[in-house]
Amino acid sequence: MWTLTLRQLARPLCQRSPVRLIARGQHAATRSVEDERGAWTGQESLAEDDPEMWKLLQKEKDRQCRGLELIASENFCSRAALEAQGSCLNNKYSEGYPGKRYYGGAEMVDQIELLCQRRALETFNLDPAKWGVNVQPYSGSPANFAVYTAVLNPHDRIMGLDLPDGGHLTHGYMSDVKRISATSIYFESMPYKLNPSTGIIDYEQLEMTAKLFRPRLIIAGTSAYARLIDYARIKKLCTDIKAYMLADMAHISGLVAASAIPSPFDHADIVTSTTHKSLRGARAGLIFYRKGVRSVDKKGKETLYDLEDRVNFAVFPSLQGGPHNHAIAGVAVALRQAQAPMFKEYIDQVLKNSKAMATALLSKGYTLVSGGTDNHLVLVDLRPKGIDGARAERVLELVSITANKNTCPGDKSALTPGGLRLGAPALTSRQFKEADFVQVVEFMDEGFKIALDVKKKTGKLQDFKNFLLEDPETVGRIAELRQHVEAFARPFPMPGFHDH
Ligand code: DSN
Repeated sequence: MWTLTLRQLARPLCQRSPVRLIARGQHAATRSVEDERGAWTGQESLAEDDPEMWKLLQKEKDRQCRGLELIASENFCSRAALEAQGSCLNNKYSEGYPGKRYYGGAEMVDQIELLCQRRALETFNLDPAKWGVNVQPYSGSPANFAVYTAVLNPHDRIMGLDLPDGGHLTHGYMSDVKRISATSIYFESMPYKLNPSTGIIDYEQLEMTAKLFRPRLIIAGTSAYARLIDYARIKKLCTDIKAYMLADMAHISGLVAASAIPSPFDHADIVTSTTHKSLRGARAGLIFYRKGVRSVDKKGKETLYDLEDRVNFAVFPSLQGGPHNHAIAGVAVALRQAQAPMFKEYIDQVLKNSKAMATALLSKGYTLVSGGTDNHLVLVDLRPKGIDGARAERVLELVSITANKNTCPGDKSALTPGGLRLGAPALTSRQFKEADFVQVVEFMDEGFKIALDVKKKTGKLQDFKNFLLEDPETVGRIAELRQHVEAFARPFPMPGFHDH
């Protein structure tokens, strides 16, 4: 027996309430909703349609609310951006670019993509006569590979900061024995490094090596580096050796949007970014490319940039298929938010919180790579304390603090590296202030003490992990600390969710 009212029957099917379409007395989860013709409507909520998945999402939501999120690349994006991302735009294919699509029905997605492009340029104060942007990359790694595809030939040379020194996989990473990233498989990669005694990029070594190696592209970008990049110095080097300069600002794009740190746009030829880290948007990637005059020779002859067509062709059709229009819409929503004064306040607080976290760690005797921070993250070197990042990460995970192990200069193993990377963007989105970060460091310090005590009693990493779950005293210490952490974290507001 159906409970459709006459009024509902008069409305088109797509406007009818799904709840009213459910047969009385029938468990919603076990029966697909059908309309009066017996056709599938797809109108059930996730909870009704797939309770198994819904429960997992509820648990993940709860994990995010009761824990302390310190992964430097994560953030909590707004409900508005999540709504755009989980929208009807998921349904639309639109290979090509606005006004030049391979599919019909693209009128709205054309407008959405153009809006996203306009907002991307506005957010970073870019003159559309000098910069263009492609908003279709699925994320940061595809964006970087599209740039390589656009400006390099196979086996051309690239230089990026080495992964163990804080660079990203896609900056050409290869280990001593294997080419790991496709960016080292298809291109010849020479890393540059940190100065091990300062923890700062070794620009002199970069300059010396680049003049010998003669790369066609140098990447100025980091994934685990707490200091600012000297873009002007890298640009001078690129000009000297006639290389392209790519700035990968994925981690710091929110800081750049808020003009809180020097901008890579002042120097780079191409800038890539993800959109979900400090920028706090839906998950995707962006490629900004210069337009206009690239160089002028001694006789005054101008050479123009030809990046626009190259970049666009590399993204589609060379590498990607249909753009993720739902993600593009979610990014556009976040870019509008990033232009508001409130976003600048948010980023100022991220920087204050990051510094407060660094100061609190230093005051407890911890060692920081580079001695401090100028941005949203802190890299703790736990080796002087006798523990490593893998053990620390596991204990913190058990007490509802999420961070990630990270290599420090000189590390031999990526599985048990000496460092832990800690970021401030996510908790700052939950309204954490400096004093709250001092408390977060207190909790971490307790966790590190547990890690050290257990390390003394155990052998290999798996032994250590088993002991954490099996030794009654340790289990008790972990449970107590987790209780304190969760009681502290839960009351803070959570963007994006309206029902936590
Ligand atoms: N996974 C990101 C990070 O943590 O830095 C980069 O891709």
